[in-house]
Amino acid sequence: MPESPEPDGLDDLLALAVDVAREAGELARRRRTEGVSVAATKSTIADVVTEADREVEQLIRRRLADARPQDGFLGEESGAGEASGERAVTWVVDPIDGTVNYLYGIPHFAVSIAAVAGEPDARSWRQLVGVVYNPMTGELFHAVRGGGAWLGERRLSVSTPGEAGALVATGFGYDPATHDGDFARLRRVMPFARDVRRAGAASLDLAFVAAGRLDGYFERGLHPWDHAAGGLLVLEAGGVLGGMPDGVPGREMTIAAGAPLAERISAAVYQ
Ligand code: LIP
Repeated sequence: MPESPEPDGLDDLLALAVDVAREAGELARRRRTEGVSVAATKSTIADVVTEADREVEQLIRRRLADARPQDGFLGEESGAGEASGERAVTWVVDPIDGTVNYLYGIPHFAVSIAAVAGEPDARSWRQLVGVVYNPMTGELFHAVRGGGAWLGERRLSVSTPGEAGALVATGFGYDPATHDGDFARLRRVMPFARDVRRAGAASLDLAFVAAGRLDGYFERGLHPWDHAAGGLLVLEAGGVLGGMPDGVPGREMTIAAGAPLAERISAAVYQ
């Protein structure tokens, strides 16, 4: 597939993503203080969507469409819309990543917004800009393709595990039938880990790998909106992304770390 031409200025795309993420994060934070209600369950009874997830995604989708009507959209709660036009991008959005944390009042969730060139599919997309914003801490992680990964003014770079082993994060999907496999994979990673973290939001796990707060992360069962923005942060912070199928982040596996650790995690989880 011919590479689509570089869309409009990446800095303009980033400015729009940051602006919309802040507004969306503010709405999510406000709804949190007003009280959160479950609107429905999805794949399993544990996989909930709140009224706020839907409202925040509607705000994001409307703001992006007003600013760039030709662009495509792929959102966790409202699905996909095609891009039209040569210089269009597709926005890949998780309005509240870490919904269960959000429901329980754990201040560890984020608005995740990425712009990609091409189809919103990790096997072929080109990640252009990524923003991961936790409105409870005020931390806004951002990256532009070729422009590095940042937390505010601080440029980020992935870490190298120390002698004690790697600090790794992981997660468990909403389907209990998959948990035995998840624990078996974790058991094979623990021999080279100093400890494990399960914080509950893939986008922030990836941002923390980019920031060197975690040495590595792996999880089965992610959707494109869980890793589109966070994945670019890791790449722009000098890390690598891996996974399945086809060696890229996908439903079967997502891996993020500095190259040597990513290789060790891949070897352990694919046995
Ligand atoms: C969540 C991910 C998390 C994973 C959860 C869920 P959501 O996304 O961020 O890493 O373990 O199962 O997929 O549903 O909060 O947007």
